[in-house]
Amino acid sequence: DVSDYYSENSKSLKANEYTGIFEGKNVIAIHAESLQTFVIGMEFNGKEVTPTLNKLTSSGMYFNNFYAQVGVGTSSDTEFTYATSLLPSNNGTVFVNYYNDRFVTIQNLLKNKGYYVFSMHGNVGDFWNRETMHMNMGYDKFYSKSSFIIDEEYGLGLSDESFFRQAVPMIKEISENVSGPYYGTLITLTNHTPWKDVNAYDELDLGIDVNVDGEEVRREYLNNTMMGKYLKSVNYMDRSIANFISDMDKEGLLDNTVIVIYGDHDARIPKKQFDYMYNYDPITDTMISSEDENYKEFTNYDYELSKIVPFIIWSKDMDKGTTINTPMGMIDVLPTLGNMLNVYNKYALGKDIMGIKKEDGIVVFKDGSYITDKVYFNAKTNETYMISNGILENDYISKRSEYADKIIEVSNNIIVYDLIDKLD
Ligand code: GP9
Ligand code: MN
Repeated sequence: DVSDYYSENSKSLKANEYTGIFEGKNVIAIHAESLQTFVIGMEFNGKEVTPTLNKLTSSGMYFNNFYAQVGVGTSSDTEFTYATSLLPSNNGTVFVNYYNDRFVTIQNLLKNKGYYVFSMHGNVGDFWNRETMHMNMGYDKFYSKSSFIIDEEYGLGLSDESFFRQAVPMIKEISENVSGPYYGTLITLTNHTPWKDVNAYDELDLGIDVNVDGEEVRREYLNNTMMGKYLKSVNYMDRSIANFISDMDKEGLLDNTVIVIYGDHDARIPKKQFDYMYNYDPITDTMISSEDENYKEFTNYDYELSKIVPFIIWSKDMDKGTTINTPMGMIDVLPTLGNMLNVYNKYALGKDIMGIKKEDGIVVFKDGSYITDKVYFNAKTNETYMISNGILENDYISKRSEYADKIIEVSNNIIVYDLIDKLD
């Protein structure tokens, strides 16, 4: 059972060169709605889609093999997995169904160290039952839609630009009123599907001007596609983050603060949209055929693997970037970032990524599928897809499948039977 799991797997705390590097610093964690990694470094007509994130990923700590581990609770499951280092529940959504349980969270661990812990979001407070669950998680205050002036609305609520603009004086006030450091989660909103208001903030041309038989023609390419809307919206979020960082800096709020940014889950853009983006031929205004030597194959596995999201840890004083390519999931955040802040959760099922070898990284998904540096294992079809060349040991898959099933079961039991309270 669960208590046996913890006694058999009790991880002795191992310090490494990252232990405590951010101890006592403020943290602002930006929960970036539907931000996927494939946009990082992309350019159209000489313009970067994510100029700000490109800078942050190349100067800060960039985890480029990072996955969300969500169930039906999407955004809220990411908040939960990040905070607790447990996987989401198999029965219902933790935020909605198990908001009374006790969990050890990064929020209450930091609170115990004297941090003031808050969250901000431009949607109504009861969405995903956040109003209740954020208090349970240990936040001192949740600034939801009613705490902001609603002067611009896109999609589900307050626009990201306005949200971030208003957040800065609020953070300033917090910084002046608290005696210790603070930890804040800022949950973005505008990049939520289906990006229907995109024309109001679009600054990215995804069309192509091409010369066909001596004539200049205009191809709209991605401009009116779902993928295009997404890219334009991501570009907008990137601008909003740039403004936020610069406003924070003007107020002197970056000097002792670490910025964390994570994509909360993939944007659910259909595979066909990727095929089109990668294989469009502007000359013929059609898709390249799969027989063509320039055809870029995008398989079902490529599609699964493209659900990767960025995880960035950045502070103003960082200049030479570090890229960490160990496979990791949202449940590894608390052990990894926690080590840097010097907090520890003995119930964490994730790992401190700075303390393991690349081959020991594993991302377990809700359905028992997983990703390592060598394979993507699909638990539904029982298929193993090789990510890197080489031969697998005989028990490579069976061992990891067993591990995946185990941590899914342990998480689920903790959630459904409220076990932390009983184990502690
Ligand atoms: C809503 C936002 C979106 O407030 O966090 O939730 P999602 O649909 O991504 O789970
Ligand atoms: Mn979300």
